[in-house]
Amino acid sequence: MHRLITIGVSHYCEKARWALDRSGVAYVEEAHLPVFHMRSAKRASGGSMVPVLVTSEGETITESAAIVRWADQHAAEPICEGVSEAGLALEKTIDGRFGRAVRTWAYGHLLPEGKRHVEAFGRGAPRWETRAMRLSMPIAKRMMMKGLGITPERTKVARERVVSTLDTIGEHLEKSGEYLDGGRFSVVDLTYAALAGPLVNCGVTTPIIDEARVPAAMREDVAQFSAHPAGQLIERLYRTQRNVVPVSD
Ligand SMILES: N[C@@H](CCC(=O)N[C@@H](CS)C(=O)NCC(=O)O)C(=O)O
Repeated sequence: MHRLITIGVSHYCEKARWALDRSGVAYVEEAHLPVFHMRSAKRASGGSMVPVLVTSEGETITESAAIVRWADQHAAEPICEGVSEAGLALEKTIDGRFGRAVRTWAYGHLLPEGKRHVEAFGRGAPRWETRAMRLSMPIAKRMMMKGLGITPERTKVARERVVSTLDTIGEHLEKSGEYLDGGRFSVVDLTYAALAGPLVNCGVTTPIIDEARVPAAMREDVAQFSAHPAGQLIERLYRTQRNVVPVSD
């Protein structure tokens, strides 16, 4: 069986998970809490980043974009073929600066509240990790905030980057129509929706954070982003494409 090593709440991991789910390939997810993921990631790939896919043939694939392409080779309706140069450039921008900005924005709101969000961070992680994280939260929180460079200033800058990318996506959508490239669901849409999902609290089937627990300032942002045309695209893609497994004839 193929194994996908993840941090449950990570949007880069969600991107790989979405592509694998869509491909219909059977796999198991080994989700961890941040910090606890390191041992498994290192063992599988030698590095500390997730997602990591270890195929049943023993191949190790790092980088969510590469995992999406691996999954796509097994999908009945491939989404990576025939994407325009401009579409690929947009995918790259979303994958890089935008994805990192979304993470900084989300952690900037959630990490200061520490323990309150341990379950959400660890979606699918072993219970012992959740318990250990609860106990070690003051230290883990400091480690994560330092490691990810989360400060109020950086969270503010990340939010500005998020807003300007949403505006760009909104303008792009006015020209491209229903989808971001080529008039059909493609890797550009999947990459965008997965990496932007936290902005509108979109998870696989349920919100990422229990609605009642979303911090007030984050809630205001989520409401603003959800009303934006580019935010509405995220919700539409989750609703219409997230749990769809195309079947071949
Ligand atoms: N470019 C990478 C980015 C993945 C990434 O940033 N993963 C984060 C989780 S969101 C991670 O593993 N962070 C933990 C670490 O670096 O130790 C990809 O697309 O897979």
